[in-house]
Amino acid sequence: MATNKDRVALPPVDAQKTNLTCHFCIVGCGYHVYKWPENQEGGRAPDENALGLDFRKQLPPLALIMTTAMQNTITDKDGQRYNVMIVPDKQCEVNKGLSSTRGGQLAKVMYTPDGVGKERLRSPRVYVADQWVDTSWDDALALYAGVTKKILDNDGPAALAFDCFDHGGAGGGFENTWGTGKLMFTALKTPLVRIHNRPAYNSECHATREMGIGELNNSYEDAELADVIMAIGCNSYETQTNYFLAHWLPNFQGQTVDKRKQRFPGESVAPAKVIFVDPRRTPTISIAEQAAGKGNVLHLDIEPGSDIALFNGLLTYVVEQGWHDKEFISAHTKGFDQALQANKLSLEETSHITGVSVDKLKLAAEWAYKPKASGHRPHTMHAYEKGIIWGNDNYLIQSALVDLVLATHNVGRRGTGVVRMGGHQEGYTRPPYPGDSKIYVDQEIINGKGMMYTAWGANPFQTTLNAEQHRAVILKRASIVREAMANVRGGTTAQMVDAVYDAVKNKGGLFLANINLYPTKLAEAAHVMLPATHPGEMNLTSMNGERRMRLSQKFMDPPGSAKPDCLIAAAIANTLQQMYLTEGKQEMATRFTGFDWKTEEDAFNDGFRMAGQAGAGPIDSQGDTTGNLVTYERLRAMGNNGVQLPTKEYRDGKLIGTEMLYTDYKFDTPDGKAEFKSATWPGLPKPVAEQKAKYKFWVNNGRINEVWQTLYHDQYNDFVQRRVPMAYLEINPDDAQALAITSGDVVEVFNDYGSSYAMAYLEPDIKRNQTFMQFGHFNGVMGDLTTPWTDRNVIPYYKGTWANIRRIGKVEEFKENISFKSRRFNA
Ligand SMILES: Nc1nc2c(c(=O)[nH]1)N[C@H]1C(S)=C(S)[C@@H](COP(=O)(O)OP(=O)(O)OC[C@H]3O[C@@H](n4cnc5c(=O)[nH]c(N)nc54)[C@H](O)[C@@H]3O)O[C@H]1N2
Ligand SMILES: Nc1nc2c(c(=O)[nH]1)N[C@H]1C(S)=C(S)[C@@H](COP(=O)(O)OP(=O)(O)OC[C@H]3O[C@@H](n4cnc5c(=O)[nH]c(N)nc54)[C@H](O)[C@@H]3O)O[C@H]1N2
Ligand SMILES: [Mo]
Repeated sequence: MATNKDRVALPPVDAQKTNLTCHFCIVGCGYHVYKWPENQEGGRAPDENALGLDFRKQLPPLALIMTTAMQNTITDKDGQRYNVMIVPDKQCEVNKGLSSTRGGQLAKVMYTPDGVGKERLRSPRVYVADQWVDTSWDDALALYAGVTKKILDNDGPAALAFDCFDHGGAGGGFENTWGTGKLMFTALKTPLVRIHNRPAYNSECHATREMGIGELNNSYEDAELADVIMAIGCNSYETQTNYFLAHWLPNFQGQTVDKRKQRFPGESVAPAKVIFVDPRRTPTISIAEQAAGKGNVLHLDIEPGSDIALFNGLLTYVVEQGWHDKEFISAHTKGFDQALQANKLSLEETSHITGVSVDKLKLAAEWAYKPKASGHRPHTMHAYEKGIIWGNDNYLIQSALVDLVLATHNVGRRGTGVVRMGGHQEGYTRPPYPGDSKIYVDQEIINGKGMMYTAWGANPFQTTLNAEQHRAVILKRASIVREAMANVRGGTTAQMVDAVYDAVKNKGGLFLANINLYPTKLAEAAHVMLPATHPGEMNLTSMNGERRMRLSQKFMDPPGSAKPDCLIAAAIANTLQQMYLTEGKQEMATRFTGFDWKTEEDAFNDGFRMAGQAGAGPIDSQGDTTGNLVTYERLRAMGNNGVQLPTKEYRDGKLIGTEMLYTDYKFDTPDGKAEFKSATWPGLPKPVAEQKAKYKFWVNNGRINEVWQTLYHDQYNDFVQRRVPMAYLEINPDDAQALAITSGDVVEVFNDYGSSYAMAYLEPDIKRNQTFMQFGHFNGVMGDLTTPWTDRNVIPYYKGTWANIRRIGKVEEFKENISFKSRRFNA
């Protein structure tokens, strides 16, 4: 019998083969899933296995990436056991056969009773007296919908808070954003909604959109075509791994020179140069140096939060040199002169604010914007992510950056683009948000507002800003409800609903529901939990960072009675509809119609295809008014290469998409002209500056390669758990010495907003008085230290806080078992 412990069983020729887009990061690598009965096995000859490879002899290098983590043995509802193998697709344009350390474990994280998924929610649960108990969907929905209805009837929708995903990939997808959106916005009509990663219902990209430029405007191929890539606040080797490895590195190494010569006849072409804008020397920088040669890599190691000054200084200098594109500016943009005036900053001032020398600033400007030897304007691609999205004033940074990009015409030409590198995949389609201003939901909850809170595919306990206070208030308010519920012994659901309502209405309580794959830290506060499915257990569509939409096919049953999120939303709506019909409230019942979906495909057809067409306001993805061309069947036929939205047409059995936006210079403004925006350097926000004045260390924070987000799978994955049992904190060895800290010590990190523990990790590449802490860990929540400050659109500055550090002690196990080798791959 096949075992997946010490060897990998090969799929037989007739194994079922389906497509799966990796559901972790934005890049969305293509994978094939093979599934076959456990007691069968393919042979080693090429015609005896589904991979078609000859395993009788040594395979050529990289013929196939295959590890034991790519295989698992699962059980379907019919009780049959199957082997599954999930391997990267070599024909996929996105990853070209590569797999990341996260995607390489897609098989391992699929549900088995004793594997990574062993703690998955398998049925709804309610908190009774002092314990979690399993219950039926009918029972859990009666409670959830009962409380919802009572609040809705007596207090209106604005007391119903949600924290919900809005993206693609796991905990997302067009089906599920539509299902949840239709429930929250059309049926319940609540404005008290925040998005899973920020405290209000808003965009990560207000400025660039207002300027007429959607944030995903090029293709991954443009990174292969660029002369220069400016990478701003993104650590792409660790966070968008295969985009970096399959599309950036080949250009650094000169492998795309011929292709570029063909595309751009007459232009001088050399291997691409790269400019990093990041206060920290990242692993990505050291890898880029090795691939491109140090002479082709420039690191602008700015002072934290000084990006606006940097872009303003570059803009001022570029215009002084006459390197801006005057024709483009006058034909296709507006507001240039005004912005130039407002953003004006000399190189000396810029150097003073950013800490980067004038020489380095000049060199960056020459690389990125000075006409090439052939006289042509360089193709400079500007890529950015959380270093500026969660930076010092999201709105102004994006304004300053896009001003520089527009002035130098680095949009709408192949090899350019000003683009998010991205977080999750995208999958936005929702009815319009019913509020007219942005509500800072976390503060509302902290201030005792809201009566019911549904965390839907989100975990604010580990990820929000000012997290300690937020958690403390929720735990307290939730405990009031728990106590009230415990006192209803032997009562009916109606009596339970009354008790909950009394606690939230009269005693300051908060009723909390957690709709998730796992219990998570939220189980400490919640009252009801509903089990959801993730890709592989349902059909799901998403688009990646180049707007490439794919269908991830269901290949196995979910655990227990877990349901796709869209069908959970439907079940909630249908329960409420029934309750209103029973009461004869026809008008209210009507609000909850339109959820008669049997499958996730029904939700897709209702949302992406129909509503998408009507232009349902996209928040995090560009709208596709030709959504109706896309069907599951057509997407299935397009395989792992899918179609790049917007879809232009369906011809000869193929969906035809769009590689680059704005090649016609018709920008997304009413008159089609891109709009410059003033962005005067503002300094640090007050609460942040105060922490900086009081505390010694900048607590920079973010992601690391082998961990996905809040470790919802990873905390049960021995491979990850062994490496990062606690959030680690990189610190300069000299700073560490002064505090008597060595690698593996546990330290306290604290400031005016909170305190957290972390595991010290000495790293010479980290500057003095700076640190880098892993975000989102359940064991050491970095967000406890973040200030509540947000920009005008309620976007947080997660990356900006200061704290002091003190040594607590050592954990023997960390010292003995964890490697503290530098993660920088320095040559
Ligand atoms: N300090 C600091 N804080 C930050 C950031 C930072 O850089 N620094 N970054 C911010 C960013 S960009 C992000 S994205 C957030 C992350 O914050 P979250 O989005 O809250 O974190 P995730 O771990 O992605 O949460 C996903 C949750 O959904 C569950 N889940 C997964 N798949 C499914 C599904 O299909 N259905 C359902 N119902 N549940 C599912 C998981 O178990 C998990 O609990 O953190 C933000 N907070
Ligand atoms: N391995 C892995 N990959 C992931 C994820 C994951 O959890 N694990 N999560 C995904 C998600 S949801 C997201 S949003 C993306 C995030 O992807 P990234 O944005 O690439 O990752 P981060 O680590 O959040 O932050 C990026 C960089 O911002 C820098 N930074 C901090 N302050 C400043 C500043 O003031 N200015 C500038 N210019 N830079 C600054 C930090 O030093 C850090 O190197 O990653 C995605 N990919
Ligand atoms: Mo994110």
